Amino acid sequence: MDRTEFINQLKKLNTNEKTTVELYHEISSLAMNYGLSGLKKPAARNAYYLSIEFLIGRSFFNNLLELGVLEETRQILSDKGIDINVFEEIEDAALGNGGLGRLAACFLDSAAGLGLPLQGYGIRYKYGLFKQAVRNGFQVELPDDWQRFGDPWSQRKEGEKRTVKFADMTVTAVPYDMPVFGKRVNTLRLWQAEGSAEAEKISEYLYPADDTEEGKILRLRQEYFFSAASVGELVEKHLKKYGKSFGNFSEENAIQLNDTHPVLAIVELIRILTAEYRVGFADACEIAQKTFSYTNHTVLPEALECWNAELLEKILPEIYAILLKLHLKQKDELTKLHCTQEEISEMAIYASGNFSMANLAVYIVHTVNGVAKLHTDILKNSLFRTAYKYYPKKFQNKTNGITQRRWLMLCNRELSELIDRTIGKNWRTDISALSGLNPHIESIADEFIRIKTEKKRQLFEYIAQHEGTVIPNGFIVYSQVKRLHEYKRQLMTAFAILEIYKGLKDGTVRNFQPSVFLFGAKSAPSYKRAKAVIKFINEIADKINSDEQTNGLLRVIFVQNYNVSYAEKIVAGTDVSLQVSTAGLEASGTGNMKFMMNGAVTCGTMDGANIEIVELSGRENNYIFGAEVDEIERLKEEGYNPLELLKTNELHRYAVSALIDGTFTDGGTGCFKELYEALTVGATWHKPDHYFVLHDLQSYVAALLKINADYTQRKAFAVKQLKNTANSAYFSSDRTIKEYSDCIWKIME
Ligand code: 26Q
Repeated sequence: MDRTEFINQLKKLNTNEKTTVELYHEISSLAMNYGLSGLKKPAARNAYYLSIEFLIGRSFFNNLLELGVLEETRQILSDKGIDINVFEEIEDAALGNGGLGRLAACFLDSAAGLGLPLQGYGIRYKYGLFKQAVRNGFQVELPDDWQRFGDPWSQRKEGEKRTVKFADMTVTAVPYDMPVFGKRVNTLRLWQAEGSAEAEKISEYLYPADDTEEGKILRLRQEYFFSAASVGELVEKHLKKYGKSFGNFSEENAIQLNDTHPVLAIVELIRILTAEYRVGFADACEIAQKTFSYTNHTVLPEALECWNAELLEKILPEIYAILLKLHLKQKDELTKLHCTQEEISEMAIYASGNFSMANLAVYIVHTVNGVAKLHTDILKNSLFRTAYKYYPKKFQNKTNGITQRRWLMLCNRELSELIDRTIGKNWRTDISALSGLNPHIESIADEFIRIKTEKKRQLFEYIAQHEGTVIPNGFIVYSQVKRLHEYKRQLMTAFAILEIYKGLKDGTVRNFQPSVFLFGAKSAPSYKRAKAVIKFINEIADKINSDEQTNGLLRVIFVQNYNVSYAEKIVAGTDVSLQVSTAGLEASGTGNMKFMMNGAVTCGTMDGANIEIVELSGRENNYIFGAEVDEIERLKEEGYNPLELLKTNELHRYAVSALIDGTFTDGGTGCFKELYEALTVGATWHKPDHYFVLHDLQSYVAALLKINADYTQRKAFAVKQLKNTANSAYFSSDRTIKEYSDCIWKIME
């Protein structure tokens, strides 16, 4: 089917008396026929992106856009009296929980867009990340049955099933293929576990709770399940093409490990080659080395995966045996390199009963990369410093990016059209052309303001529908949307809001422009403190929004069930992007890039990609505050006492005391007191305020107020916002993918 035929069939489509879901299926199926009919050419060398998460979001609009038929579809449907936005009721595919999963989705989009052969491999969870409701201020988790309306974008490939063996069970891995449309059609292959009720559990939930032994086993099974199915398939394909000669395996296949979750793929490749095809162990390791590369996404110690040896031996005995051999091989090699005992234990694959997936990855792969300049420096100088000393050439930086197709063209048509009018449409196919906006910023600032106002109006309308809260027009929008985690410091924003609120009440904050603070965040179900922060924010929101003395100036909204589709509205309708992690802890951030591209200024710390954002758009066009990495290091060494700050700063005392002085209620759970103690006395596993919330609070409030004051010069502020858009091309995942492709995978169009 060609484009004309797609359009003709769409025009002929009888829409009378059909439900939205029926129409959704018919149009999606037409688009699938059209999309799959072209451009699927085999590549000599493919790259494969193995990821336990793919946070795709809604496919309908994006696929129509990628196929170049979105606008015509909109028009044809409108002629039939149907508003294309009705399809917004179709669920997102939330097979991921945050940045790492969304990055995987952006990468697939960019590779297809550039015509590069990158295929994704992951898990087809029956339930994606839970749906979040807020009841009485608390997060409530509901199952996310994302296939409720069917899944017209996937094709089950019955003939390409595989078997994955565990010591105690054999599981069938059934592939479901989702096409990724662009200059070429790539495939995201998601494996579904079948064969028995036990087997099905493997692909039932994203992130099963792993605070029990049973949960840990399930998680291990998930990781091995999709790693083994994917690697097994690649080996089989190779075998069909070349017989049992695997010397050229890495010439055909480049496998990128998205964090450590798929690291067992390395061991599985070595297992298959040695056990099934009699390749020698050393040769198999060399093939693995040439094939795999690894991206690290976090330096938080608690997120670095380790697998208990006994558990591995019980569930995956052959894998365990190979891991032990790898451990001995590593020890041997490191000894030959004259590493000290201390150095050996720092890099060890195996230590005190556990296998470290990160150390295994770093030891085997040919390339390790971080996801922003600062993050890569931290990998080199801190987390993997010893490995860097011995294998410096392994380390590379690949600063993250986002796809401008979803995150600008799709979510902000109005701004995209302003860009078209100003510099032509070239930027739509070559994002680097976006910098052509720079000389025109002054002249388009007024129009930009009108567009931002309209995007805010649309956002407020959506919020009114979904949260039942009305935000008056004209408010400045400050947004902090991301997973809820202590290091991201949503709590610091909550305190800052309380301080501003107090200032408004007692008259110390004057000439304040009406502002709304938007939060969107899901907390891991078992993460008590994160859940307490959600409740705290909601308590603050209730109090502030109902205070008639100030609610014409200040509002707080916590949106429920923040997801990709919500993000699309929020990034377009935001003035100020809040990116306030403790310096050194946010590997990159990608939300920061989405906001920048849509013309928001960043209010943030010198962390992750914020550093590169302000480097490119100008520090004067953003609001940077707080301790930098070296200061945090110094504070850790010399000692940091948040109680001192509480003693001397009355505003901080006011904000922090609100946790315990009866201003707010935690519903009798004690969770606010626990937060209070984490800040003031610490816990068995950490010192007081170990994310330096109180340390950065004062400069944070000052930055927020400075922004507020600057906003009164609306046009000058719009210029700052546009400087961000105009210089955001670097943060396109097209650029990132090109770098992976040129420097790591060596694949070609
Ligand atoms: C670890 C151990 C056991 C169970 C689960 C995990 C686990 C799960 C998810 C560890 C990490 C994650 C997710 C990490 C993540 O999303 N990281 C984000 O990656 C983005 C893309 O590179 C960065 O922009 C963010 O800075 C980073 O936080």
